[in-house]
Amino acid sequence: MEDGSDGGLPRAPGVDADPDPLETREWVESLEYILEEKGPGRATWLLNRLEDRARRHGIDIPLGHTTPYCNTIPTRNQPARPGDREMERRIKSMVRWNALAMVVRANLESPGIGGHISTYASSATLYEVGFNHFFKGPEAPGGGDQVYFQGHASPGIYGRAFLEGRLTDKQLENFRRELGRGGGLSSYPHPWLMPEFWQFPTVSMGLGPMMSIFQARFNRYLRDRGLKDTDACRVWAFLGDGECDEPESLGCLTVAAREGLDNLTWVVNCNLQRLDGPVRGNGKIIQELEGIFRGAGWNVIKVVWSGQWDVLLEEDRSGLLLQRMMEVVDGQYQKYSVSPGSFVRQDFFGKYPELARLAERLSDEEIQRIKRGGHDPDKVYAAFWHAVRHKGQPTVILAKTIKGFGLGEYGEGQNVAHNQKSLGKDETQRRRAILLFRDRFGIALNDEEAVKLPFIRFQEDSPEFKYLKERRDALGGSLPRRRRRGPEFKAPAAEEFKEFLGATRDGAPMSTTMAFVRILNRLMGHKEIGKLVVPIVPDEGRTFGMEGLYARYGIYAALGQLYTPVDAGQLQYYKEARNGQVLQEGINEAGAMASFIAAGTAYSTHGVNTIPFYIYYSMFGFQRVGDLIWAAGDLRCRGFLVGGTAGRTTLNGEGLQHEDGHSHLMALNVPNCRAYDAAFGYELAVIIRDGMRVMYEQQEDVFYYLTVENENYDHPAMPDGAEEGIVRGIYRVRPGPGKKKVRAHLWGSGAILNCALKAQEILGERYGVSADVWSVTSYKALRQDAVEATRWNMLHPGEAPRKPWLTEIFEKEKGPVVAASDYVRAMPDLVAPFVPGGITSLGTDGFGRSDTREGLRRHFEVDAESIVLATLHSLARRGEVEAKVAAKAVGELGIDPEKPFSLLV
Ligand SMILES: Cc1ncc(C[n+]2csc(CCOP(=O)(O)OP(=O)(O)O)c2C)c(N)n1
Ligand SMILES: [Mg+2]
Repeated sequence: MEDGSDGGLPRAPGVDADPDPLETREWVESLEYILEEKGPGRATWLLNRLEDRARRHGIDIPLGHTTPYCNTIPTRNQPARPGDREMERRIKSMVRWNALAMVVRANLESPGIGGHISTYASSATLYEVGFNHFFKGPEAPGGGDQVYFQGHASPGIYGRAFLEGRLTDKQLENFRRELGRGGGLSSYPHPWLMPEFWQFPTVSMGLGPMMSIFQARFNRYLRDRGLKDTDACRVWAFLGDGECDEPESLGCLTVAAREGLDNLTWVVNCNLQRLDGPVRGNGKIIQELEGIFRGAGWNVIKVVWSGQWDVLLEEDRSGLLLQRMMEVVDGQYQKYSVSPGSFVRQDFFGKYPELARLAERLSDEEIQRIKRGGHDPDKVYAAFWHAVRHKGQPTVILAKTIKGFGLGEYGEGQNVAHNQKSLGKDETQRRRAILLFRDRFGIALNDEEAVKLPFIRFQEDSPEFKYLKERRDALGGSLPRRRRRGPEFKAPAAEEFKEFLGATRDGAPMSTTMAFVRILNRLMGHKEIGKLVVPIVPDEGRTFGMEGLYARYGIYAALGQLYTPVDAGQLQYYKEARNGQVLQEGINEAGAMASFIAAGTAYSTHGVNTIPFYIYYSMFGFQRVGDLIWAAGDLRCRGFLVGGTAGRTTLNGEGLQHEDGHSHLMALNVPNCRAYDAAFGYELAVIIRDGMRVMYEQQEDVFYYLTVENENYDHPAMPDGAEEGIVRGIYRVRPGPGKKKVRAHLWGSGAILNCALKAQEILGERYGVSADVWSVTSYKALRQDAVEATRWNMLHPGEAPRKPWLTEIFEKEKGPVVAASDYVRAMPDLVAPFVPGGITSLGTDGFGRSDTREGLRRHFEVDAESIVLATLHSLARRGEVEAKVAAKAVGELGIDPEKPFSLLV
């Protein structure tokens, strides 16, 4: 009774023969009777009872998360597909044609420019069913759907937009040549490059799927917090089957299930191939994925076979067809896709005489033409139809397709299909391939026209164009489409932040983290802006002293709080609430980053100015989820990333893996990320207020990276007029003692600024040097300003040169500059060329380790004594103090000249 089949028939290896077929039949007939008379609900109930009972008897029934290798939706549950099939077929063929023409022409014009034909060729039906019947455009009630298109399918998405009249011939001609005249099209979905078209970048595989989960979750958050009714929005994500190997793709499946995201639909294009070859040659990717998704709590809809198989499956009373479908591995299915019908007849059907008989009614040609489910619009429509109606769980549609469908011998099902972009090796092959493709999809071009690969559209008065338009109009307009501007916004007035500009009270030192949390609290209490603030933490809220927010604003939980928290009754208890404001993401920096992205792009996606503040262990930001931060840049995301417990020596006890001394260097590489290393609370207040003005009031597509640290110290009041310098990257914190002849400048950032202040005292008291102390809030901003000016000067030699801001400041100052940072020396070095006389950099090069802050600062040579020594050394080199003063200082300052270099130990 293992499989409920009729028994007595040939078996696949490993499947035991049925010892009592009669008994088996009785059981199977009982089940069928129940199904017929009482329905599937009752059948499921009985089967569950049987399973319970069996388990109580200690029978170890293997846990199965897979179903037979066939369509999940039986034919009888297949809804009738509305619309005009022929019309939709013609439209789809035209999209296919334009997509192919775009890639092939781009590569003929400029060999090696790249592009992909085969991905879209395999997924055209999946997309077209979506476009004609499901995807809701931005004008739909509720604001429409969010669709994550598979990055490599971009030619098809452009092809359709072209048919809709949204892109020009010139743009298509310049596919992958964005600098071309008349504008071009970006290789993949990039909102940065096509800000009115693409919404979501997907081409770093795995990130799109993950971002889509947190987008769907954020849609719920917006609804539950009363910020926007998103119930009509569905999030769709299209993935490759190979892409599912990325840990990010499947790593957050349980989040979607746990949150009950039935507003999320994934479509995995299972063409069984990735770039180099089969995804699972020796197995079955669809079955493997089914098990994973089911296990994670998703609703799984498999679309394996087209309607052409239905008749065969119905006629197969023996169950052998299904068995054979299951036996054959993906590598062999790929082989079938490139083989003649005679081979399939022999290799697939020929395995069992019953199957061979079943196939007798089909000609070899018919066998070859039987399609896979993902190429059958009826089956795909049925899957989408059921998916959008499913309640309580996210749905994944696993659609079996053929990579390079329609490309014939030059791509279809071939291992080289992924990179096929020129159709054949020479002109003759290309001509043949193009004509075959034209014939296969019935494109109305004669041979001579066809080989020129023109981009073709339907006339505006043609029925096809009207249909195309009509369908999109009915569904809320064309997509993808991106909104550039968010709603109007007024940043808080300077007055409202005044309380953060004063000095800390006597005896109440604090860290920049505490200062940040105070500012955040203040913002959350703001009467207009408060509700828009989205604090995001991985499992580190307490580390940053944010537990107060939990009780006050609640942690967002779709189910509310179904238990009494252990700390109920305490002031700062762990409160979960359906309208909670804090996103507590658990130990999931990538997921938290995806939430940051969803919140930071809501101005565009939903027309809601949510302002995310994502605070995390700074080491687990750029280094751990750097590619998501890069994606945030591409997405024109707005908001504040806050790297907590930053600084290689300031986070002292945690050692090598935690102590971050380089995230700012990585932030340098994200073009639209503004990075600040703050020393004092007032700096943070100024930067955050200005950030809100820049991002939300002025609508600049930048985001901020702020590092905050956990060392407690006194914060002075903001020097008068320091705001501009704080924002632009440098300002004078404390001038040196007057009346001294020898002058110097000490730069510091973050907690290391205190070392500079102490060095200032030593230099003044013991060495007669008057050193000004400056806080460098942003090396990145200073460098950008300087590089911009330098470049302009190079391009405009005849005009009055522009001066980098840093140069302007320091050409007026006397004496050398010594910069000390809790980051690597390369940070200050970034701006050295723009300071007259250069600078001496001290920084934390090397792996971190655990010790006291003092110990570490000496080890990395960023403590006050090291700064003093570096200053005296610089002065000596310039002849401003005697060389012997600097030489003597080594011993006087207690520095071991033979100590090892931190970079090397
Ligand atoms: C993170 C990452 N690694 C590698 C690539 C390069 N790459 C692009 S497409 C591709 C194969 C895609 O296979 P699959 O996901 O099955 O998509 P298909 O084209 O078959 O639909 C690879 C390896 C990438 N884009 N992103
Ligand atoms: Mg694939």
